[in-house]
Amino acid sequence: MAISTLPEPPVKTMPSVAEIRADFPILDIEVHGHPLVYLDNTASSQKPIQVIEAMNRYYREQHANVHRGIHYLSETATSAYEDARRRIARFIHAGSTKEVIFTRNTTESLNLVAYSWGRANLGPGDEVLITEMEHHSNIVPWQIICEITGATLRYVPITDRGELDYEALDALLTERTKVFAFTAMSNVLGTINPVEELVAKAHAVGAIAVVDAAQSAPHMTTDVQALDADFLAFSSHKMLGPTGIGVLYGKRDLLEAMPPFMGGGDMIREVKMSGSRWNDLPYKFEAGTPAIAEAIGLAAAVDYLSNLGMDWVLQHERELTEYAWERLHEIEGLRILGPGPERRGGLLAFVLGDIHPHDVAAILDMEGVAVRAGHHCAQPIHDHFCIPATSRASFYIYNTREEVDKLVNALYKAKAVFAF
Ligand code: C6P
Repeated sequence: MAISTLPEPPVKTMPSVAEIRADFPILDIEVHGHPLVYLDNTASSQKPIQVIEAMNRYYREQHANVHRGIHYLSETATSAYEDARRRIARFIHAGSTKEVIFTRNTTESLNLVAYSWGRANLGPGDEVLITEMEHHSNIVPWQIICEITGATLRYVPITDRGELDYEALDALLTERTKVFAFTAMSNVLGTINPVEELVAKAHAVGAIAVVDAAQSAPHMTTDVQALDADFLAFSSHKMLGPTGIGVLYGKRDLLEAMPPFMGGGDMIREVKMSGSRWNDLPYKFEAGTPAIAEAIGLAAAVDYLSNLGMDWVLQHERELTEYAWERLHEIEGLRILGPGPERRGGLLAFVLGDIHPHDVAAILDMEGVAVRAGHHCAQPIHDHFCIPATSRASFYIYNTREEVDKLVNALYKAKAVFAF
């Protein structure tokens, strides 16, 4: 079935945040005697009952291996798996399901591009351009591939406001640049980058554009055709779906021309002792038994988000972020990294005086407030600001202003413990 002929997900009237919260069983738990305040959504979101039940139903009624059997259950599992691919293709507005490859996560998606496209297309004299605000998974694969191919890795610096230095970017993008890989939204600074503009800049010098959408796909509309991205990567677990599955979108002509990333079952058309021929897209890039239940869970997650509407998701988080920005600034000695709320997504990484971020997170945890502390797999950003770590609060569809107030109260407790 073509993507356009899929029935639209059932439309429901807009639920309140209280109704949304009722869909998430884990939000009812208590932590150290306090109701859970889950503010670690940038690391991984919680899951609604609709996702849990879709996966449960699959294991109870539909499980067999996909693309391999001609028996009833294998055909049922295959059709559920491929239906999931169609729903995810529609969510990101891909032109074809052939352009939607299931991987394990954003990290694997980016490695796939670096290894498969990079090994075939990069060599000495070529340049790969990334930015100082990347997550390690959009740095390390390029470091490795540049080492293997002899290409040179360059970085667009960030400003002290936590935004890309556009003057430097224009100077760094040259006809030597073969790839420009960048994040759509920083997981530390919160900065939302102008993806469409950056893709156009890459194309203007003949480079391909690789978009790390790990932090944008869960929180705002993703339209790969409007963005004109060559590759775009994201993870299910940050957008209400299960762990163990992610997506790589790639333009069909680029994917067709690329060699496989991994070899094994399902990715081949024919194997002889003398050599092998590859399967069609997207299977050429899906070696071995895939994460079937997880694909079905991710499809349920994108249906859930589509029912809310991604504009609503973004707006809800923006309101919470504006409120949190104001409330956190009331705390003397607290410094937030990155731009103002109008230019960022729903996360705030901060330092509180000279209290170590791990101590801050531990005290917040005793109050039931879950935040992440550390370098968040983005050490170059922390190096830029000459700090080893930050604490980070991050929001999603189920968070409330009252939870922001609890965060602020817990931060005052941390200050009191350290007496400053
Ligand atoms: N950031 C965080 O706490 P994986 O682990 O493959 O699902 O996602 C990797 C990744 C890639 N890019 C960005 C911008 C990311 O934020 C992440 C994951 C989490 O910030 C876990 S380190």
